[in-house]
Amino acid sequence: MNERVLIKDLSALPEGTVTVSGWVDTVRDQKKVQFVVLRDESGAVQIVNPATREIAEDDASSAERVATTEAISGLSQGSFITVTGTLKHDERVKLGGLEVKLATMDVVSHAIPETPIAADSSLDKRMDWRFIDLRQPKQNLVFRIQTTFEHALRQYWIDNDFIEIHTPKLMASASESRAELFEVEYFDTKAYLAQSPQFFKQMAQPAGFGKVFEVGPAFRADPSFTSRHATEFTSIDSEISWIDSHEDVMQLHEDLIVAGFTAVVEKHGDAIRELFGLEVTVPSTPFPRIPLAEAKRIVAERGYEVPRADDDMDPEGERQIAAYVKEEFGHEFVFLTDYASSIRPFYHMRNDEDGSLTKSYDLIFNGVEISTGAQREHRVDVLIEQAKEKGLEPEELEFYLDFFRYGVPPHGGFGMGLARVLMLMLHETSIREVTYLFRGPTRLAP
Ligand code: AMO
Repeated sequence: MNERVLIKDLSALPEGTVTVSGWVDTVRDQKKVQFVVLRDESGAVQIVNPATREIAEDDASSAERVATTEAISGLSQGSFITVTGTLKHDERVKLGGLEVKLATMDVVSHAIPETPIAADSSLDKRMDWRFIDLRQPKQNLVFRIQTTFEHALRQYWIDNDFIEIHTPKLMASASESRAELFEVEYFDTKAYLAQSPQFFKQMAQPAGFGKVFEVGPAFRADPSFTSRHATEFTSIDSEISWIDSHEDVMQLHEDLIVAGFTAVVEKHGDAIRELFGLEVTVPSTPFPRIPLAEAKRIVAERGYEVPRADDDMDPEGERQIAAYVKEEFGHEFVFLTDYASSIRPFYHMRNDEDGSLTKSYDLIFNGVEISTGAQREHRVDVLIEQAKEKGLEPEELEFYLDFFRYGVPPHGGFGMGLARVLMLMLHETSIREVTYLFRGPTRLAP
């Protein structure tokens, strides 16, 4: 490994020799002096080189300096170089109040002149050239935040005795809606890409695992082009036994969110302020909980009628209820509970008092759904009835129904879209901005 220093760390170093590596941003090639703005994934710095244009007979090192001067003149934007030089702190330098006076330069990798994307390129164009787009410190930060967030969740799960599982992504049946299913050829039969680890995280309960988690891919053949849908996304799932109701799942869920946000704020709060211009805050617990029917009433009182009386909350309704919760409780999160069984999957347990409702919830963050959770129906006869009601063939689900025929504790859990959390945390307008490589109906490459 070389002695490379990240550009963001230069300001804390004393004046002296440093080595920095990065991509050439701009070259200002003047007669007597050359300036290169060099960027790495953490920031940018100005490199200065006193230009030497002619070889002096009486100066042995001048040939090398002329070669360096010519090399700088020929640098194209995006080329990757390593510079060793003398760090100088100088308040007059606009870019970070410091510069590096070049001693040696190594052009590690030439870039084709004319970078294919610029700061004002469309999101689609930027996705075509995602590896260049990701060089920006802001983008780099997104994935550092993602790493910290996931790590904090994992730490919470480990500290609380959860078991990590990796469920198969090739399945013999649908677990969510049949409409959003990717079918793949599988030797002489058909397989489906997993829409969720739903069935197999539930399987861990009769298997005696008690508390499990998984962070992995989920696939949905969803043809929509919204800012919140992908055909492949990272799903954060957890499932726990011995619950009394979905309230226990919500408590786990909010504890996990707090753990993740605490770590992000501690580690990246300053950088987020600097690069995104916003303050991420750790939410207080308990998060507000509002039954869906009441949420619809509140939203209607604010002048917005959620269309389709019996249906889900629509995106505008989610925004409206989030605005209400922000005003009333100063909170960015809200659990909407007690969804109608007509719009929930067959495996959600129904309310004891009112069978038209389920023991389920959606978690809304800054006005967008980030998660669904529920207590599961574990009584096999009830489960079969509910499956039939939804038009499912119990025969197709035999392997799943068997989980409930040999002793299973009451259990529940949730699934949460990682990119949605990041998008809303960072006030981004699309999950494409916070997904390493987005997959959508018309995007399969890179
Ligand atoms: P649901 O279908 O609501 O529930 O999905 C859970 C969460 O996953 C995310 N999500 C998506 N993110 C990006 N693109 C998509 N197309 C997409 N679809 C879903 C959302 C959503 O809230 N098995 C249940 C969960 C459970 O009950 O444990 C399920 O999958 O953030």
